[in-house]
Amino acid sequence: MKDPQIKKLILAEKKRQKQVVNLIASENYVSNDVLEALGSELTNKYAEGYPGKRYYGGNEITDKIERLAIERALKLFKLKPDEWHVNVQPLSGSPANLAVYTGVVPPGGKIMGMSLDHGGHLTHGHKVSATGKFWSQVPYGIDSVTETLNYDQLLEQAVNEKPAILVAGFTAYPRIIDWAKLREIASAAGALLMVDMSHLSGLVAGGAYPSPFPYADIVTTTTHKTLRGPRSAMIFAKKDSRELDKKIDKAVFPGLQGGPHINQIAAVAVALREADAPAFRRYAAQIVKNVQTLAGELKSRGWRIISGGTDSHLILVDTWMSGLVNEAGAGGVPGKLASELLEKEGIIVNKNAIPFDSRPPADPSGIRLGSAAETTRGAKEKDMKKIAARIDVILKKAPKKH
Ligand code: DSN
Repeated sequence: MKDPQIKKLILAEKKRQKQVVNLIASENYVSNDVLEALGSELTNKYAEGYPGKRYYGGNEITDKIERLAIERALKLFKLKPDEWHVNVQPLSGSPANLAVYTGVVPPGGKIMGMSLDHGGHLTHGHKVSATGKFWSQVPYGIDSVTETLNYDQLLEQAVNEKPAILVAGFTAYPRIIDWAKLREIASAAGALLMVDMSHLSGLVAGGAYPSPFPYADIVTTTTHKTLRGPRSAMIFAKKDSRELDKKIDKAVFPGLQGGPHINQIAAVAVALREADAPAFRRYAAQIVKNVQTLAGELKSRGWRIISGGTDSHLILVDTWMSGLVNEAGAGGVPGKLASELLEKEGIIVNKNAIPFDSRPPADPSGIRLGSAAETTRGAKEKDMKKIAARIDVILKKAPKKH
């Protein structure tokens, strides 16, 4: 590279990524093959439209790339091409979710989504997101005692509100989601069931988390979290007389996007092939073992883990505990300070609201920790024990007056 400033910054970021312990639950480290596809000449090509139906010439090769990505996506999640359709063009998770609503929810219609502070995502209808401006959110939450989903409550709310779409799959919910129950709830309310499995897709692909496909009408996912691909997204839709697939395709292009990023789609295809292998299944299982070890170790040192543990790749730790410091010396550290103190010691996490948080979103009561990135770098349970011990020491040294 001839640009010295950008070259220096890329090298600095590469070094930073190598030096830190990365516990950001939504990040991962891609393979060199994924990087090669992303940085290839494919970025030069305009390919508006879909394979076989482009608005530009010279798309013989890009058609093959997009078709391969589609074929690999369906195969990875064990889907039959006559039953499921997949659109691999969304540029990332937020545009993917926006495309779904644009395609299948009438303007002003109700999106029933988990509130942000209980573990949902902005694009599940939150008022600051376009998805909460063009549609109206019916927010749902978790049970204050169990800190897990209360399916009976959800059923009652859904039947009363009759949303057009029920959105499940969350960014800070560590437990197994009962997809079958959500299907029943959506059907009882006459709603579509959309699962945003962005956080979970690598675990689903690797057999470490139940697949939502037998139950959902629509499944969206980013490709850069546990799935370990480039930053991108996919939308899966059931193929039937409702024509959800056609409506969503039209919403992606020409509704919201222009030319697809073919280099990104090629990189997704590479990642999908990598995930379709026994080594990836072992990786997915190790992610869960690692974060469960992290949870257990922190818990044994007095830190409160939301819902008591995890079945996935992430945990939420209540570092504040309403300002109390318990007998084990844990607590009294707001999430922002916790994240800053950990970063100073080379441990990267994100501050995160906990359910029923009494503190503001910019400085909430907890932190979110995930194991996918460190597991890619070879971390095992013994490494997670060391990381937990470091976190504990750093946070217990934090000033307790705020
Ligand atoms: N998906 C979010 C996260 O979990 O970090 C970012 O939008």
